[in-house]
Amino acid sequence: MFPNCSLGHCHIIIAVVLWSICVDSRKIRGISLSYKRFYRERKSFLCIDGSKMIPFDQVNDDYCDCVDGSDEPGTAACPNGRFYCTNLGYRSHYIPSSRVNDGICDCCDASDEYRSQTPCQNTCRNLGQRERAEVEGQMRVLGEGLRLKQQLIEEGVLTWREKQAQLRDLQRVSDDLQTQLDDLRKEEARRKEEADALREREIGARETADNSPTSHYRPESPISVFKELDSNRDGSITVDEVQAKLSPVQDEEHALSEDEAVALLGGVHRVDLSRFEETLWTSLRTGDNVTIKGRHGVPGSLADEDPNIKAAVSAAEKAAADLKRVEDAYETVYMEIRDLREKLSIDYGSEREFLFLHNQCFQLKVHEYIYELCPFSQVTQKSASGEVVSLGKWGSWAGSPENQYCQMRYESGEPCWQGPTRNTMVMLICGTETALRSVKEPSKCQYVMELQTPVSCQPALRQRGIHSEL
Ligand code: MAN
Repeated sequence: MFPNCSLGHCHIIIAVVLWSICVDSRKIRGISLSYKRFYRERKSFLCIDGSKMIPFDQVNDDYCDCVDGSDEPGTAACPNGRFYCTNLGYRSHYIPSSRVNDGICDCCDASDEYRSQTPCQNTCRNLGQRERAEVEGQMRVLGEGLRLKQQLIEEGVLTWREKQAQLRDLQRVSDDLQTQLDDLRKEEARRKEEADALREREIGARETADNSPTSHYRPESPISVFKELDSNRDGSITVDEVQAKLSPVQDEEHALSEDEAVALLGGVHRVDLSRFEETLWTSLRTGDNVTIKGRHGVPGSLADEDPNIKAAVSAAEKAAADLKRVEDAYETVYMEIRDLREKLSIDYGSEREFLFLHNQCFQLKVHEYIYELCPFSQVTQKSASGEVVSLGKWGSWAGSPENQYCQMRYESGEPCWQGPTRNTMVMLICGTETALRSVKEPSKCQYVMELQTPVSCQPALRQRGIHSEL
């Protein structure tokens, strides 16, 4: 209860109250709530660094007494002082106290210009509302992003299982083909041996017969033709021997040119028996272009004459064809396994959330270039002329140890003219869609891209957002 008082007394009381409000507000200007305890009104004030004690009315008196500037939080008197903008409704922050009453509105609550000619408006409410709307928008994106991320993780788990099952199946097929290959290789060798043995035996018999004076031996096998053409018996047929022994079918008088002879030998100057069978022998067998001088007709094969040899050769050919078929199948499966293993060996994130990006590509046109990012594979730059330049191949995750999955490094792209090899850093940012959002080249041939995707949304961001909102 107020005591009764005369009008004179009342004036005095009102003046004291106003003075104390004035003094108090002068003293506490520019400090935060947590610092208020240092400025509790007493007779004297201890500089916060403890270096000096001054009378309390020297606080915020526009004269700097403390080395740490703590006696002048609300004026520009101390060069190292700092002024606290309370900014109710928005974000509080410090400004250098040199900006107090400098004619520029720094605090949104206008508290830094309390004695200036500049009419600062309190814009904290509007700023706060705008920021809260932005944060709410971000929170909505984050919420939706996290929902989509969960779906992508679940899809990733299924894809991963499918790929593992596919790998197991391929492995089984590969093992089976390997067993078949072992059998077929033996079979092919056995059949070939059989056919060769029959052929050799027949050739031997013919050569014996040929030595008899009554023989009308015609060299029909590749070996005997080879021996006939190999005049110097050195185990190979040369260009000279071809020119000496062969002539064009159309004009037997005409000698073969060196180029023609080389062509008949498959592009070389000398062939052994096996190369002979693959090259010149084939030409002689068809008899279309070239023939042995003085001989009419084409050399036949032993198989054409002997049904046993014919059967053995065709069995050997079939075995070779079967082997080739299985070898091709094995090669295909082997490559599929290798590709799949390579794909499965990539780090797709702690929950394999980035797996869905594999085999996808994203494009963005920036100025005259079309940039393309194919995650876990490569980055390219296509110019208006259609030239495609590699900006790097998949290297590794490159984020900080706390969140390594927020950056990707693509390296060893095409070398830059008078510069480094092209490299690209891809920054992953949270969004509801997966898309390439920006491409920059901050320094020559070093590119930075932003890839937006729900899988980069982090629940931690949500908590931070909510906290900043509060
Ligand atoms: C091309 C592009 C550019 C790059 C220059 C460097 O024009 O790849 O991005 O800066 O080469 O010479």
